Amino acid sequence: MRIDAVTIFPEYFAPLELSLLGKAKERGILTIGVHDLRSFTTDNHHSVDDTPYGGGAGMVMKPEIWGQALDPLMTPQTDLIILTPAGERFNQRMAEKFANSQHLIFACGRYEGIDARVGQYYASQNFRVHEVSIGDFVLGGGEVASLVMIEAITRLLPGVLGNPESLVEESHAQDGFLEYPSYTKPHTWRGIEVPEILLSGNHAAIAAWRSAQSLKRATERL
Ligand code: 6GU
Repeated sequence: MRIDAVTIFPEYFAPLELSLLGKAKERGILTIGVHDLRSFTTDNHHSVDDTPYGGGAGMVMKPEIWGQALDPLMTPQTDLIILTPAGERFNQRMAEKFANSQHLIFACGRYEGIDARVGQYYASQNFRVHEVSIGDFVLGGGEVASLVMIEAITRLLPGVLGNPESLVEESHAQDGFLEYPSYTKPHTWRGIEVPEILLSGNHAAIAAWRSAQSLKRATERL
């Protein structure tokens, strides 16, 4: 898989060198390009934003600069992901779909977002364009949201996780299944014992107990 991120803060993407993702890059499973949006500006002030038509607070990112940055990256294999709090909510199902893509581009908006014509233009050219949000809260920009998505997506790629068994469990699991409480040694810690059923060796009973615990937690959170 190839991933490109376009941003005015390339330094935000430094963590992609760490841990599992750094290893995936070394193994050639993943290629990542981080592009500084400001390097595509042509004016003396290197400005990437301007005031909104129709008035209002904040600034909007200029479409020409995004066009210059994105044109050379777009291919028929590309899924262009535009990060915006107004986008479709990211979830595990979306992560699984994007994990099957050959090429993801993360367009990280700042200020009040990217001129709406950017997504509209690439969609009109028959590219796959997705406006995505990671939740019902507002971040300063799409960089951290991109990192969240990149971690969720790339850990699904074959060869990225040390133990692919953990993915098999997850794909059997429906939403909430993973929410049961987990325990490891020692058997007693600060006077608190591990639930006895987990020591029983009865796998059917353990699975039933875990489902009940998941359901209990899910219900408590509604
Ligand atoms: Cl993708 N961007 C911004 N700026 N805020 C967000 C978000 C994205 N997802 C949730 N909040």
